[in-house]
Amino acid sequence: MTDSEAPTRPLDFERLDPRTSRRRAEAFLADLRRRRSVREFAPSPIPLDAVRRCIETAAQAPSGANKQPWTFVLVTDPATKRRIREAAEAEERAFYGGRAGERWLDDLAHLGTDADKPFLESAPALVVVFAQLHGGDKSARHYYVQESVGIATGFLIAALHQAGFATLTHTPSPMRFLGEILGRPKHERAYLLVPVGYPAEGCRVPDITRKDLAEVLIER
Ligand code: IYR
Repeated sequence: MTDSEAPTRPLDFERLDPRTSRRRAEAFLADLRRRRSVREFAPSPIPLDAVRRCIETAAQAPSGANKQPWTFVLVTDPATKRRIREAAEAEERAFYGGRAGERWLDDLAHLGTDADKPFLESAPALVVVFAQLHGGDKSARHYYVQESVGIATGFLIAALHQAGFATLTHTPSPMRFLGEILGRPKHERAYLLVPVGYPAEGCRVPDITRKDLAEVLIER
């Protein structure tokens, strides 16, 4: 199909005045500044309908050729969470036991992480993000899969945060066990595991900061 044949519709866009833009940019920054990775979750249930809406928000991300190459698996079943925890901890024991290498472990030391992953059971929900390498039959190609799924995952984490949930971006490595436990087809690769819940009473997080704007922004 050429451009001239591609159907279009009017853009739904509200032009804001600069003051409103500034105010909204500030407010969004202030909200996302408060987002932190949480590793201690309260056992309390969370409204799963809201979590599903956040997943729907993630699925609004742009993607290569609009192929939307993502699948989100929402895990709440305790037995499945336990299996995921056991498999993840087996990988993490190998990781922390030497596979990571000294340099990587040194870089992680200030976060206080280790091979124990109780949050995989205590968090009321786990969202497992899968990247679809192609459309199932190999003739259906997907494009910029890593970029597309990364953007969707960013939307997901921001949406969950602003809906009032704590999350963790967890990357057990390798993650192949997630596809096996969750029965996903071979062309789907686990991309990220996102525990979701409320922070445990008295939850503490590493005392870390983000780089200043001047360190991350170059203007020409
Ligand atoms: N996946 C491991 C190790 C880990 C790696 C990085 I890079 C982190 O920023 C944090 C942890 C774990 O989850 O413990």
